[in-house]
Amino acid sequence: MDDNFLLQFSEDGYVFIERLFFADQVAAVADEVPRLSKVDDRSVVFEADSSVVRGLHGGHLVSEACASLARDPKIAGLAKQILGSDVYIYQFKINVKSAFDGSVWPWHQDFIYWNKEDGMPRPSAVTVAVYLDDVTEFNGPLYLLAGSHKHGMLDFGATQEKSEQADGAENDWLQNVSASLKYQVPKETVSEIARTSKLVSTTGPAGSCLVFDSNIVHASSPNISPFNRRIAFITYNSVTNIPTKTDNLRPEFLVTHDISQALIAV
Ligand code: 6CS
Ligand code: FE
Repeated sequence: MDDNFLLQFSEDGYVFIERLFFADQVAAVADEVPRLSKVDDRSVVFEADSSVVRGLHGGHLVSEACASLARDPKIAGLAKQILGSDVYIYQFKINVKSAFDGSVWPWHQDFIYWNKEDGMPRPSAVTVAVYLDDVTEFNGPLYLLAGSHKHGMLDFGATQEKSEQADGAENDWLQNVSASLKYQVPKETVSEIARTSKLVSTTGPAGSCLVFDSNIVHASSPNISPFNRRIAFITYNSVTNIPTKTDNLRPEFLVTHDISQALIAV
């Protein structure tokens, strides 16, 4: 990423890179979705009251194609450059946003989840979204409020909505990845920010990448189109920003706790 990109990232809180990957590279990951969806453990998160898959977590631990994507220097190198340090894979998930049934991601920031749920000290983490499908105006693109990362972490406490699937402490993390998100940015705050921040819809062809700041305010609408909107989200954390929480840790497929296996050597 050249200085212009870094400047744009710092100013807007995101950069979009069209077709960074060839179609066959992302197809290898997309082809893993059916197999990963059948894994019979909690890493597969479903849409509320449905058997439709919402998210697949920890693909980098069980799929060579996913691990290879997460370790690709084209994106891991970007993360190192942005964070200014060595990095490790903090999270890998594929949000499927299924055709007709993919549900909403309410307005939120990402860092507050890592800070409150994992004890991440600073927002020195960055997420790279790799488009596995064409992302269009019809199938639920991410909406970003450009520049909203400059507000820092916006903490309005936890919403009272209970995730449909959270059936006990061990599943409490489900409300961090369901349609009833635990930490949301309230409508009035989104409206206030939108008065001075440009609302951006991040459409682009498969193979494109959206790199975004941990504090940018973002959301995505339900997908009622006949087209899936599968996106792989890889979050890289700086090795200088290790989370401090030591008890009630979220599952390893959701958050890396053993960083020795997730370090990026690019
Ligand atoms: O809880 C988490 O770690 C995830 N939840 C959201 C809403 N975004 C950040 C992260 O992927
Ligand atoms: Fe998010």
